[in-house]
Amino acid sequence: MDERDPQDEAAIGHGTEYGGVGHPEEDPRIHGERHPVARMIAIGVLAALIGTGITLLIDWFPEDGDTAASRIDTVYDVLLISSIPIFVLVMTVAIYSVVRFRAKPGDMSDGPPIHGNTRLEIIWVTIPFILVSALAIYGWIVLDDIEAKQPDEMVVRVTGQQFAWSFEYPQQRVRSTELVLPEDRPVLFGIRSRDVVHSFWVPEFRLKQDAVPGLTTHIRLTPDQVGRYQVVCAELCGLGHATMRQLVRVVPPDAFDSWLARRRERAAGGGGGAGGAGGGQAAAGETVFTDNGCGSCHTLSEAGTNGTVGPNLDNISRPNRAYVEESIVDPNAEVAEGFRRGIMPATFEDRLSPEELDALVEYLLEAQQ
Ligand code: HEC
Ligand SMILES: [Cu+2]
Repeated sequence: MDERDPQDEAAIGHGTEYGGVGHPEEDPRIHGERHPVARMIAIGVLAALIGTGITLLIDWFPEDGDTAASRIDTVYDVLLISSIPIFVLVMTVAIYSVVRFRAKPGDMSDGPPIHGNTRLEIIWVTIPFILVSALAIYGWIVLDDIEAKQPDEMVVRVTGQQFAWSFEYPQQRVRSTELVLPEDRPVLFGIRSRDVVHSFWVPEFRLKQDAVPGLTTHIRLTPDQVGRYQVVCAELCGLGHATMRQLVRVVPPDAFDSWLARRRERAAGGGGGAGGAGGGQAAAGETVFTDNGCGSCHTLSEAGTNGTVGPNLDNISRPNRAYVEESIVDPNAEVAEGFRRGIMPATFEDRLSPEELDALVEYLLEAQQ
């Protein structure tokens, strides 16, 4: 008996409290808490602070590879700091209102008539207008600065094609499938495409530019960190799109000069690099193979490539001249076992000269293992 009393009291006490809160006359829209709007905004501001804090703590950006990177990252930070609080505040107010001012079950009455609020409307049009205009002007100033012409620019012509990039250094008369850049030298890229729209992008350089058939587009940048990066295609361009990435090396200026010298030697002599009986023909074949991006889909030990989209060309299914030639100019005529048609581009017939095709077929046949 003695033990029961406090329990009963608690039950009664709890019952009264519960009844008090849940009583229909206590509808907040009639009697109201003191400041539901103030409370809502307080929660919103708190959530916005937490949201912005989390955003700034996350390390969003890749390494800095050029002089534009830190300025572009600052633009992003400013954008995040100015948009996250507004987004979080608006979402908090919306969610709070949905939960707090929900109609009671069975309440079929109309809400109170509201005719708008001119002051509020002016505020919520003016603030975003000022904010968006200021951000646009700031972004424009930074972009204009980054795109300014620099003294002593080195020109690099970039060509995108399904599914490889190739690079030409017209001032140095060198061509390459690897993008090698000297540290601290401004570069002007002229970007073109041989087939569909691609997009030239090295995340560490931040800048991105479309390669559009029939146009030459440009980017300027100055790499300032020695390192190895990747150029990736950032525009879905076909089945091999995901394989369209190649090595970018930023090297000290003297290493760049010796790389240029080696490239020129190789292009001129041929015998120097490849060696062996194949001589000039094999070296030419290898150049055609690498310049046309065959290696992004095919493994070929001789050329040091390890693509896996297409068959391994170390062991071609029928290693005879006619079949190999047909496989290249008309890839869908006979599809290699275990692979799908329509993946290998059917454009090589137009792209390769008869001499290049000959050299390529010869090279592949000699590379058989
Ligand atoms: C986008 C990927 C891709 C690219 C780029 C590509 N190929 Fe292919 N290749 C394939 C696929 C997939 C097959 C198998 C299907 C077929 O036969 O069409 C194939 C088949 C072949 C075959 C037949 C192999 C066999 O064992 O029967 C040869 C030879 C070949 N490719 C050579 C080349 C050459 C040379 C290049 C560059 C000029 C090249 N490919 C570029 C994807 C590619
Ligand atoms: Cu592409």
